[in-house]
Amino acid sequence: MNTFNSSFKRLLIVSYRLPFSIQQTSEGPSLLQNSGGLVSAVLSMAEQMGQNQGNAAAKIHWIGHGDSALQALGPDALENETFVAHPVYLDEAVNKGFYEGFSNDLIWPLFHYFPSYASFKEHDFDCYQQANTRFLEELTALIEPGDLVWIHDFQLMLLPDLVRQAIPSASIGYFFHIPFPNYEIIKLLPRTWRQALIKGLLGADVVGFHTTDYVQHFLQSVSEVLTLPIIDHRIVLPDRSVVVKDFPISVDFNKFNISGQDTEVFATQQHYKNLLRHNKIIFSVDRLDYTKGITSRLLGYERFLIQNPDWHDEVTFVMTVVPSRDKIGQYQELKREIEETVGRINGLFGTIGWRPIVYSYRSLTFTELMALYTACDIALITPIRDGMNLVCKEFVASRWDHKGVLILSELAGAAQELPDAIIINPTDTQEVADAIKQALVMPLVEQAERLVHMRKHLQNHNVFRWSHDFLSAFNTMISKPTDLETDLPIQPFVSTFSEARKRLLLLDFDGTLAPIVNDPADARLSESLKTILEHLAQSSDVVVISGRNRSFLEKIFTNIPVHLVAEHGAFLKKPDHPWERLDLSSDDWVEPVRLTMNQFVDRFPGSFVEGKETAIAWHYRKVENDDVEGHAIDLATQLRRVSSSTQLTVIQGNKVVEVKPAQHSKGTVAMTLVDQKHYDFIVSIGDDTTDEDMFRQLPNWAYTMKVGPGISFARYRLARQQDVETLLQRINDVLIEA
Ligand code: GDG
Repeated sequence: MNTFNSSFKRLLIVSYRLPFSIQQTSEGPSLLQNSGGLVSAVLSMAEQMGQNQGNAAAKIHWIGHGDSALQALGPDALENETFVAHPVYLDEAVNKGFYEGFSNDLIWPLFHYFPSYASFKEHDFDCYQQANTRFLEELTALIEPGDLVWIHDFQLMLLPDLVRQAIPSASIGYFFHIPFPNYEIIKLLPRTWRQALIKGLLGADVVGFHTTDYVQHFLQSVSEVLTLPIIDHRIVLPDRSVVVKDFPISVDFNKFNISGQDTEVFATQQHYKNLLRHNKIIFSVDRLDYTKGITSRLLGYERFLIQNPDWHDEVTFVMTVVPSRDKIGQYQELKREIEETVGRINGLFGTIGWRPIVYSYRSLTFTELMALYTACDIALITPIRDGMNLVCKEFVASRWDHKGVLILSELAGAAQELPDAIIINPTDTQEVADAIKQALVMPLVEQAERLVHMRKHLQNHNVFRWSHDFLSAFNTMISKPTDLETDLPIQPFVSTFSEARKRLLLLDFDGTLAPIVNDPADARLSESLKTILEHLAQSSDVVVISGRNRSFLEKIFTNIPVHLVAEHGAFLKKPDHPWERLDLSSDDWVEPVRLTMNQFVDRFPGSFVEGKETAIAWHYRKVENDDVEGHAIDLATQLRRVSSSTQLTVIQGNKVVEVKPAQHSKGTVAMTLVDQKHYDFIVSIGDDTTDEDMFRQLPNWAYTMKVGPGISFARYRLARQQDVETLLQRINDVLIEA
């Protein structure tokens, strides 16, 4: 039963391939949809969205590369009861660079951890950009308000952002079908390419991967490439957020379960069993590809045969390799290597009546595939790397008889969901050999136990759940720009605040109470925040704790009864009291530091040195030089070297390098205040490195909150500066209501 209500009107699917073939009928050519998992998932998704099949306005639109043969067909042939196909015609040379080049010869090997197979060609990247733009053209001609665009896979990584730029309000989903590798691999891509690819994906509202590992890897790349705040499953951009989550793809469990019992499948299965003289059957099927671990698998089987002569003539390995890309040298070489290994093993162990490996290089019909899934005793699935791997899930779903053993590589995404398989490392031939032996002698009761667990999981996590969960993320996880973006549990926080009797609020200024602006002198508090602070300060100790100098803070907070802490804790001013100097160190270190900083002012126009009473800072916010961050690190390192013998701290802040006496910090002054009263509520909010001293030193029950991206000692995070005001507004509202 469908319980899902979606606000989308139409579904527009975009993938490199169109899942259709053209069927010749007496009335002319017509569109025939293939029966892949994605098509079933999409159909069920359309149903969840309430699209009426057969209703012309609500058909599912599928945009994908079309070969030139389609061009001759009229529009009627590109439409059936449910789907409308929109072929994207690409110039042949562009398609070659885009698909064969950038997609298959670079992204595919690199993202499957085969960097030595990757070919980095600028021309291919140009084609990749051009092709993604062609897909955009097709989409923009089609898209209407209320549509959901769902883009698939690594060939179209630039498309989400292209669509976002063209139609800012579009609803865009993206699913990545292959592994997303860790940043060390992503870093192998030229800087501009990796930036474009990551930024491209962030055009989507929801980006889905198969596993939590891939999600973590992607988030790691996002933080390396773009430094954006990440809250739970969301990457927060200034005007919207991107949900990044694992949605493990699956199979149509019922289809495989029922087909396993089909009479034709049964007949074919019996035929195979007879042909193989009722030997135990090991089965594998893969597309010809170096990621599939076919040669290692053969070597594992060979080792098993060497170590277990008693099994000779009792077992047959039926290995099907589905033709793919075999016009390409690398794949021809792989095919040759596989065939040579098969020949060698059959030659070594085979007898007149027994062929240890029955190898075929062809694709199977669905009936043949089902017959082998259900006839075999072992499914041997050993990719070196695989985004998910559906074959293992299909095998499990087919085994309605609860017989058979799955041996599965730990490097397939599916291994994370199927711990009841015998999990092996595919390159460890001994482990593979042992697993084969273990599987062959596994009692039927254990086979059934393992299969029942796995089948239950797949029954609950089928392909329809996959598409349903993906679609649900649009409704439940995306936040509006006005939402408070935080991982702080708001309700408990607000009630602890309202029930407390002595409250302390420690608030940084730049980047926390006020947005960062190009010229530090222009930083201002919003009028609304002024009112909130005035009100909060009547019943709580509100402390603005900043690196700014005294006069600046006094000017900004005139007539607001807050405590002011200037120069990172060097000065403190309580409301209606004069300033106290907390820093008592000498200043003989200032001149040498100033000289070093001045050299950087000369080198980086737009930067300047700010001399404070107890500190000195080099500001470089206005410098337009991509490498300035690296030079700021150099300056900080130099200054640390100079200041190592003196009691100084060098701070690398947000576009500033600052030197101050080590004796005081925001942490020391915060603790001085904490020790003066018995506070039962403390909140400390800041965005900068210097705020970390507070976060580290405050008692662990205090609410410490980091604003923006980056690692922190704080317990919680507020994504953007504007969220600070929203949060203070929430607690202020409680006081007003009370
Ligand atoms: C990508 C990712 C991820 C295979 N041989 C025959 C045949 N097949 C069918 C299987 C299965 C599919 O092809 C292969 O499954 P994969 O999981 O490898 O899917 P791909 O689309 O190739 O790969 C992969 C997947 O996307 C889904 O996100 O799992 O990691 O690389 O359905 O049954 N079907 C028939 N004859 C064959 O010979 N009839």
